[in-house]
Amino acid sequence: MPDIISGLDARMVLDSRGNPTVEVDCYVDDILVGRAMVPSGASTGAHESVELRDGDPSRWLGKGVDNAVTNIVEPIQEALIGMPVDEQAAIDEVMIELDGTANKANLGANATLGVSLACLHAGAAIHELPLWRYIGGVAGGLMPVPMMNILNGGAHAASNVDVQEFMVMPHGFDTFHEAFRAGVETYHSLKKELKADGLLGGVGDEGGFAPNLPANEDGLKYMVRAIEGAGYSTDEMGIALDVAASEFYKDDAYHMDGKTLSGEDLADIYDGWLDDYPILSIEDGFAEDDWRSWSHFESIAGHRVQTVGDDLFVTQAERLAKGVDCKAANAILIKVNQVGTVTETLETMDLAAQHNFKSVISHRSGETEDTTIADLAVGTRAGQIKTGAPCRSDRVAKYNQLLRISEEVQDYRSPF
Ligand code: 2PG
Ligand code: MG
Repeated sequence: MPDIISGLDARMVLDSRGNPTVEVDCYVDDILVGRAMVPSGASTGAHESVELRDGDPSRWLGKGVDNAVTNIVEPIQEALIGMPVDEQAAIDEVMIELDGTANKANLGANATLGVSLACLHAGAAIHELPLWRYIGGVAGGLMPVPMMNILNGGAHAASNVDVQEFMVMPHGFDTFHEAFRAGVETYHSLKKELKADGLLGGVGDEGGFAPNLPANEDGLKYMVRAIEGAGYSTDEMGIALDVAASEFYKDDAYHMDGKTLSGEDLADIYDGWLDDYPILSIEDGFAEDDWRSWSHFESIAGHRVQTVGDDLFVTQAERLAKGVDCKAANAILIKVNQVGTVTETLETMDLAAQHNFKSVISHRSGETEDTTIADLAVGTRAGQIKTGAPCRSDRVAKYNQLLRISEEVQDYRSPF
């Protein structure tokens, strides 16, 4: 007899910014076997699946999730009771059909994702497997190279810095543990450098420091100072950027450092930065519908830098297929809540692999103590994860889970 879903429960919990989000419990034989929490973005892409909010301004500033919770405990539960809990694709398909829209507008992607992830955890528990192993099967796991966001700007900080994320990527190390230690030491080194210049204030939403800087390029200079100050070389520790350019794209132009720039101007700036700094990866260098600028930059620089589509692809196969056709990028950011089910996430990653696009598993700026993405990164052998600074428990929880997994999974290699 397969282990069948006997019930679902759901509730509102808080995310790391103090906003409501959804937690789901999955029961088999009336025993709680799987639980998951849903993350939430700030610089969200216009093409993401719908995050269902109640919109009542008198409660939780409109951000309540009562309707999403009701959708889980009423229609979704009704549809899933009696299904084998380890039939992930069938479970997700039932929810996709029940929703009936292209973007989860009826049920809410926060509702479907919470259920999808809770069932994933339940399936692993029923088979008595670690989550990464349940996801990866006999292929085993691969430890990812971390992208650690140690300097926050854009929509994640109250500073004047336009670029949203300056990350270190410790790619030249033999083990995950060594790489991770180097990244953490560089975080502390950045703190020292900023303090020396009187620029140390609070941290941003993802735990990185959030100083005001004269220009965006100064963020790059601080990254190099931090890497070298920690005793590492820029051959073993590179920089990854998430520019999140949709956030400063208005009236067909980019507005950065107080200048108004065309897509080509911005591409030239990045190209210059690639000459001068050890940049390995640029995410969302251009706006989410500016396909032309994406393709232009890919044609001039794609051979020497990873170009990652986040708001551009929103983890959705259809948009990725378009990006493959017009050679818009060479990698995709994978965020489970942008699409709303585990199965669709894996399908998008498959499509990426078929076209030699790299996948980077990612957190959201609004996170919880849920660590599913750590196991997802290892189990899918994605090779890269971005999950913030080694600061604030919502971020550190993922790194701590990776440390636990690394006791069992030694396979580790740089994608560069
Ligand atoms: C991003 C993410 C995560 P948000 O843009 O990549 O770092 O931010 O969750 O706010 O979209
Ligand atoms: Mg992004």
